[in-house]
Amino acid sequence: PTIIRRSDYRPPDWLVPAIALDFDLDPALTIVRATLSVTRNGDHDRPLRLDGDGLVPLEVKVDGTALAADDWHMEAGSLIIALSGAAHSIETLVELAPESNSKLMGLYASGGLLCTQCEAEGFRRITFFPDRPDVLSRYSVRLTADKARYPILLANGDPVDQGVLDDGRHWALWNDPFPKPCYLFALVAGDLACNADRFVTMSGREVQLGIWVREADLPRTAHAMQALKNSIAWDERVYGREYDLDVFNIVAVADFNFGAMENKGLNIFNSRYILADPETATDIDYDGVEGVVAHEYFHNWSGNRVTCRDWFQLSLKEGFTVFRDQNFSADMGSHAVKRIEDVRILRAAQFQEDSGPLAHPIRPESYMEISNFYTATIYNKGAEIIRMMALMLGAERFRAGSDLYFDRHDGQAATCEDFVVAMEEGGGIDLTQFRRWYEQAGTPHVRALLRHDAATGTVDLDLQQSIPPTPGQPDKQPMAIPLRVALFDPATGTHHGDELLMLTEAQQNVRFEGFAAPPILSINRGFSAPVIVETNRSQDDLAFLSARDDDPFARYEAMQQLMVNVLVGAIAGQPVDDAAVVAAVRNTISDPLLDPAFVAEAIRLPSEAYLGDQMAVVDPDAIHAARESLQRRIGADLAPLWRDMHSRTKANGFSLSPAAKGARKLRNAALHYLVASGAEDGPAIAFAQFHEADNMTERQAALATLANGTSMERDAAIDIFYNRYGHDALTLDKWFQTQAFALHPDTVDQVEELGRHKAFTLSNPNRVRSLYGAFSGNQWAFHHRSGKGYQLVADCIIALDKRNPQTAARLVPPLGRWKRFDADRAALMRAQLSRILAQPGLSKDVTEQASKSLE
Ligand code: HT7
Ligand code: ZN
Repeated sequence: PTIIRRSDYRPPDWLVPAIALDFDLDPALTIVRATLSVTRNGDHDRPLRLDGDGLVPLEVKVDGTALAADDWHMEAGSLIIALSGAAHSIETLVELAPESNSKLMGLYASGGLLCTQCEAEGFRRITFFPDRPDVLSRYSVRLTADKARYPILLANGDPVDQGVLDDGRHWALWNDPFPKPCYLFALVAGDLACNADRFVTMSGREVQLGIWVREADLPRTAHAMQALKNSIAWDERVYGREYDLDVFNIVAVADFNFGAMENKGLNIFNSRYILADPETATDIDYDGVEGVVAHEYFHNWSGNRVTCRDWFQLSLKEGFTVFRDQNFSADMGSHAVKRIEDVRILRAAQFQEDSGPLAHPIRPESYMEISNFYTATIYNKGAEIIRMMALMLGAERFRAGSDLYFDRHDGQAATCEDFVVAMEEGGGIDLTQFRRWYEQAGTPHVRALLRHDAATGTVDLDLQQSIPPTPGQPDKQPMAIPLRVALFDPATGTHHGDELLMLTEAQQNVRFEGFAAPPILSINRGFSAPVIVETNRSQDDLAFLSARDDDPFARYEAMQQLMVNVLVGAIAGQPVDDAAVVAAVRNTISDPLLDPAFVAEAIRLPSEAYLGDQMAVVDPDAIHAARESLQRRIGADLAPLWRDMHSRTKANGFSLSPAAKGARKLRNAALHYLVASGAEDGPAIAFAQFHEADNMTERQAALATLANGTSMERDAAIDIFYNRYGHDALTLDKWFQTQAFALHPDTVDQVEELGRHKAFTLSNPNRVRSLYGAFSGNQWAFHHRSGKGYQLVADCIIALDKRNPQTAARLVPPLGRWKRFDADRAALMRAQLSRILAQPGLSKDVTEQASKSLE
């Protein structure tokens, strides 16, 4: 397969200022007529190239005249037409079969709906077009379909007209006045009900809001609607950005390759990020709905009004938009807890990516298949890079930079460099060295050693940075790393101020004066930079910070590091002082001033995968054993406190208030430790919570706790859950996911069985992810020494690749981490990657991921 390189970018030969699309919709046979106004871009004589994927041109007309067969030709699926003038009208006709489209890219059928997904390169599966984000067009779209089966017809922009035909069909005309790239095109046809609302924008314009779902799902859309209204208001308040069309529609679909899609004026969502009610959605699901609704809405400016020049600039819209949605969610809830959650996700997904064979910079240099680059690096590390700029600039200057960026590039296809230049000019900062964050892959390691000289009262902070080699980048240049630090006086428990240090050299020394006694270092406060920090702080220092640091992230981090040190010691077979951890946990849960949601985060043990990241060679069994043992110890030593906390946090009725959510989080943590303690009545208490809960947050947590054990209650709860929720796809996903995540010795066999379950299907990406995606994130089970876990996931990839290569390719990365494991496991993982690569007709998506993973 061809490699696409960033350095090969050339402006388009032809532009398409306007396009009219006429769809005659039917699941078995849809007819698409496209009329493109094309203009020659520059002085050249190159032909017009219209991308196509699986399309057969049934008619090709230029300026109204049908072309003879030798006036056009096909090249690798694309339509090539030689043109003589500066501007022409091109008409093409193609037929599609949406019901046979199992890739879920282009026009496809899902649960009785017809819908589209065009990002990144799906539009070429709908009609012939220059499918690249720097070709911006005004769209006029006419949809015709059977009125009984598809009473609702939606497309981008504003509705213009509609009518009924004699033959039982009807039509609708939509017009989008904003020029957009074709990846933002969308249509939906179906029998949908609407949660309708309105929003008056800051300039006083009224916008009709609609969330479209199956009639039965309407009661589950209130949270999404509130999130949408909050998002629109937030973007006005924080970025001064107003919504621009008369309508904003969202449609929920069951089969979707990703979370959602920001199509102009017509967002299409995976239903898991729209539907929520207490019976079926956890608090995490509610937060997911709020965050993804906001993310897609924010794309209207960071992505749609200002789009990407080419796909190498993907982080321009995705990193910035994640940064925006993270800040929105923080403003809607707790800044401290949101930061902790975001860092946990970054470490789990992005740090792993950055240290493996698929590591790439946030602005990659090349790709084979762009769908493989919708990664945690582009999204989450991309957001961290923007966050660092915002930190260095401060709120006001960052806003000046973003204003300049939006105003200067409105209606354009921009680059990451354009964004950085706008920050430099608008914010007044030199980002020359900082640009390396766009170029270099890999997570920087920072060593921070504190030296105190009692005689002079000086403190030296010796900082060193190094960035490990990554594929294609053996040597790295020092990065510009903003580190927020504070030095605590252990006697008073206070510090003299939080400072922002810029680490720009490979080695750097910072001196502080006036310290009679050695202070304690609090560093990377607020996780100011996406780096791994190593310090010479003692367990006592960490215990101190876990109790006294006034930066909530640093406080959480101190607690985590305290636990990591104990666990890593235990895994290495060293004698360890786990009493320090127990004391820190006791101290945290007894502090009445702390937010319960923060407490629940702080007392959570580091995940098995995170512990694996701390080791030279991951030993899944030793990690599991050490973590279980510490959990048991914390559970048993503090058992009365857990019991008390569990009953104290029981609510009288469901509420979504931050206090109620915090209480549920703490209650679930208490249950978890109580059961981990080995208390005889633990499973019964968990089962009672499972049974009595009036919300999914508590019910699923109880199920998960039981699923980790071997009690009789375990099987009963699993059966009851299935019988109660088997009819509801999203909740059934939880049933699969909870079992696949279970820290249970038989998980690998159970996953095998679940893969054969009648409710399992490869045709729904959520279902696949809830079983195999969850399983491959369960380190202990997936890395079962038999290699059976690897085989199960490889079997799934091979079978899924035939119908949905994008989703199949997303399952490959866990198999590529073989260098981190012992020789036996590495050989077993490599064998599965080789087996995958040997499959005839393997997709470009899986080929790229599997071949890079073997290197
Ligand atoms: N911008 C959207 C990306 C997306 C996508 C990418 C590849 C394949 C399918 C997809 N569906 C949506 C989502 C977002 O980041 O907002
Ligand atoms: Zn996005």
